[in-house]
Amino acid sequence: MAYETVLIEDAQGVGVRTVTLNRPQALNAFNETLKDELIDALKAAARDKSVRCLVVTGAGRAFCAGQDLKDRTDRSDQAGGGPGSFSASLRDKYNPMIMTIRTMEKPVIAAVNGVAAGAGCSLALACDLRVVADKATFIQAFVKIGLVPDSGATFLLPRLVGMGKAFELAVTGDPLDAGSALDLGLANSVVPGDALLTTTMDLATRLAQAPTRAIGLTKRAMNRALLVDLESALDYEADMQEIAGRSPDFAEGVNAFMEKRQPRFTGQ
Ligand code: T3D
Repeated sequence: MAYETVLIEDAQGVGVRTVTLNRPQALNAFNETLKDELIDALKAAARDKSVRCLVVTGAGRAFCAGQDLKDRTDRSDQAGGGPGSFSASLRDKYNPMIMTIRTMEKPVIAAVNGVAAGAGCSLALACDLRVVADKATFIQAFVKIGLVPDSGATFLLPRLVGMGKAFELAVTGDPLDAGSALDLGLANSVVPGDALLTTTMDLATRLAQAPTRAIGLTKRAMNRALLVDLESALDYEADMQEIAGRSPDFAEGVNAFMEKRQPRFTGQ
C-alpha cells in the first residue's frame, strides 16, 4: 500500500522501522486516510519479522492532535452506533490502532516530538516507551470539546500515572509538560528536541538487537497481568518462560555468558 499521510523508514540492517505521521499542516490530526494508513502500517510492522522494534513519531512541530475536527463527517444524525457514529469511528478505526500496538509482540517506542492531544495522546500512551522532546506536551483534550477520553486513555492513563492524576488530566484538559510527564513516569526520558530522533534510534537499535522474542513475551505477560490476580500472573509467567527458555536466543544468551562474549540475538 502506498501511503499519502504516513512515512515509513527502515534503518538498514538494524531491525528498526520508523512510522511518521505526516500531516504537519494539521498537527498530524487523524483524518480518515491517516487512520487507515496508520492501521495498515502498524499491522505490516507487526507481521514483518525483520522489524524488531517500531518507532512512531510525528512530522513537524506536533506528535498528533487527535481526531481531525475539520475533517469529520457530521455524526449528529448517527445515533445508535450505526455507520458514521462516534462508537463506529472508535470501534472501526481507533480501537484497532491501539490494539495493534498493544498486541504487537515487539517493542513500540513513541518519539513524542511535540504536542500529543486527544487520540494523539492515547496513541503515545499505547506505545511501550515514550521518549519525549523537552517542549512536548500531553493533553487530554477531549473534555475541551465535550467528549470523554477514548482510544484507550481511560485504561492506560490511570495505569501510567495513577487514578488521581489521570482523572485530573482528563477533567481539566490541562497540558502536562514533558518534565512533569517524566516525574509521573509517563515519559521514559526527556531530551532536547534536536536530540529526540538520535536518542530514540539509539534505544530502538539496542532493543532491536536484544532477544526480541522474549521482549514480545514480556509485553504479552505484562498486558495480561494488568487484568488478573497474582496467582494467574505467576502461572502465565511460567508459560511464557517455557516458550522463551526453548528459544534460540536463550541458548545464545547462555552460550555467550559461558564464553564471556557479547550475545548475538536474532529475535527467535
Ligand atoms: O470523532 C471521533 O471519531 C471520536 C474520536 C475522538 C478522538 C479525539 O481525538 S477528540 C480530540 C480532538 N483533538 C482536539 O480537540 C485538539 C484540538 N487542537 C488543539 O487543542 C490545539 O490545536 C493543540 C493544543 C493541539 C495545539 O495548539 P497550538 O496553539 O500549538 O496550535 P493551533 O494554532 O491550535 O493549531 C495549528 C493548526 O493545526 C491550526 O490550523 P490553521 O488555523 O493554522 O489552519 C489548527 O486548526 C490545526 N489543528 C490543530 N488541531 C487540530 C487541527 N485541525 C484539525 N483537527 C485538529 N484536531
